[in-house]
This record gives sequence, structure tokens and C-alpha cells, in this order.
Amino acid sequence: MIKPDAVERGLIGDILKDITNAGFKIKALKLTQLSLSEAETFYAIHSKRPFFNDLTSYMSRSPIVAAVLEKDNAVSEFRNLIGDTDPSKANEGTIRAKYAISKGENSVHGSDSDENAKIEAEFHFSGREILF
Ligand code: IDP
Ligand code: MG
Repeated sequence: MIKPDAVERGLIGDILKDITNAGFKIKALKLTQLSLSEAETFYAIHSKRPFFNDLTSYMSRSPIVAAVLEKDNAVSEFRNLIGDTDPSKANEGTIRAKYAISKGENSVHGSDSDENAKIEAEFHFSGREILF
């Protein structure tokens, strides 16, 4: 996902360009907005964390871009491209180092495993919206 802080600042094109320049193929793409309850479902694993309410209100406050991306070792390659959760710790040149505002408002989401990538793709897209 391209998160609300980045969509709000007009960064969709810049971030998609970084993603395709890094060799990812876009297999599905949409602009959408999460309801609060959808954000709570998406981030359910973090429901006991102190930042959960801030995270879900931020993620539902304005539109996001959802995408399904393909590359060899896509999960780890994408996490290398986006950088650390905290932009002050993210390597130079990573998307979060370039664009993120804070550890909370960090511009992009990446799945943390192949299993969760499939769950998250199916959260955002119906079958015929994902190209094979
Ligand atoms: P990730 O997005 O790098 O995988 P996670 O630990 O899975 O990071 O956390 C999910 C999201 O929750 C982060 O991207 C960020 O938006 C938010 N978040 C994580 N830790 C903190 C924190 O300590 N303070 C505020 N927000 C946080
Ligand atoms: Mg995560």
C-alpha cells in the first residue's frame, strides 16, 4: 500500500516509479479508502499495541493505493526497497527514508511473508482484478 500521508502529498507517481524502477511488476493496482473497521481488520495483529488506535485512524483518514507486486523474493526485496519502519533508521535511498514523515506515518506498507502477501492481496482485490 501507498499510505494516506503519501497519497495526501501527491507522491503516488514518485513511489510507483521507485517500485517499477526496482524491478517489480504491478499485477494489481487501485486507489481506494479503508473504513476504520477495515483498517482494524487489516492490522488486527497489532490490536494490542499502544499505537493501534493512531494506526487505524491514520490508515482510514484518506485514500490509499493498494498494489500486488511480483518479483523474485518479492517480500524481502520490497522490504529492502522501503527501508526500516522508522524513517530515521531507514537506509538512504529507500522509500521511507525519502518520503516518510514518522514511524507511524511512514508512506508505504509491505507484506512480511508470502503467506500474508496472499491474505493481503485477497483483502484488497477480487480474483479478476489480479493479473497472472
Ligand atoms: P512495518 O510496516 O515496517 O512492517 P510493523 O511493525 O508491522 O512495521 O507496524 C505496522 C505499522 O504500524 C507501521 O508501518 C507503522 O505505520 C505503525 N507503527 C509501528 N510501530 C509504531 C510505533 O512505534 N509508533 C507508531 N506507529 C507504529
Ligand atoms: Mg509489518
